[in-house]
Amino acid sequence: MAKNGSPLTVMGIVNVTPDSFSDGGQYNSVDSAVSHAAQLVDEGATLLDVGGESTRPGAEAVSEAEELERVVPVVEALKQRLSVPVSVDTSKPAVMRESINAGADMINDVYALRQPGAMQVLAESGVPVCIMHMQGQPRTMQQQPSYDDVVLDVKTFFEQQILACEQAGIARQRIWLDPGFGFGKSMRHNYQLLQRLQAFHELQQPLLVGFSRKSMIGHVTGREVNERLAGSIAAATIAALKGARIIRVHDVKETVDAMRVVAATLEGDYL
Ligand code: 7PJ
Repeated sequence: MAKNGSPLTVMGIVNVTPDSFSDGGQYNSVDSAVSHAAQLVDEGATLLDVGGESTRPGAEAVSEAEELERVVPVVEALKQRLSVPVSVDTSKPAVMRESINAGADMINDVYALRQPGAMQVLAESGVPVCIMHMQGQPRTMQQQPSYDDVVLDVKTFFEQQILACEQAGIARQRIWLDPGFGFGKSMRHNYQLLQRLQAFHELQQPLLVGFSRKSMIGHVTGREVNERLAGSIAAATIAALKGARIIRVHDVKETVDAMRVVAATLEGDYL
């Protein structure tokens, strides 16, 4: 158990972008996504995050039809075959609506429900939503990130967005927050956010964080993307000690071990 009495959750990333599969065929995509997801659950993931659009720096947008086609069959299959909750990483209202209809338990939006219609879809549903902070848009967000004080600026954004959500009919209790590491942030911004992560507790919403294999890990370690596990776990451990509740990762097995050590430490009386 973490300090506040809630368990630490490791959220396993399930990508359903065609380049993650050899032939890109629909049947194989669904099948591969489900077997990958099943493995993540075996390794200890208690929440899955399905994403059909890459939001990495420089990535191009995907059409609504394409994203629906990638994501919805995977959500359906995961709900049929696995028993963990399924989150969908999307910014498009139609994808949110269809995913929720297909059984998605949560929406994870890197645009924080800023696309027209997104708040309404969430308001009409009962599912939780993670609103992430991003400055700019994925294609150009790393060109010139700029803040007065990154922590205070992100916090102000959250306050405004929580208010807008409440006005749209989304209860506060359904909202998770994510400062959005790597999304329109310099290295300095990322590490200031991690250093002062506890500042977000004042908002009293659960915190979700993602560092997995990101360039903020690559920059300080000098490692390529597939060699960033140790650095990613260090960041996840620091965030968990500072009160983050959900850790979004590719490498579930190793992160679960690390989070068990964090949880035992926070409890302090592990038997
Ligand atoms: C994040 C995300 C993150 C949330 C991605 C990647 C890029 N959603 N989706 N937080 N990152 N909530 O995994 O490197 O940090 S996609």
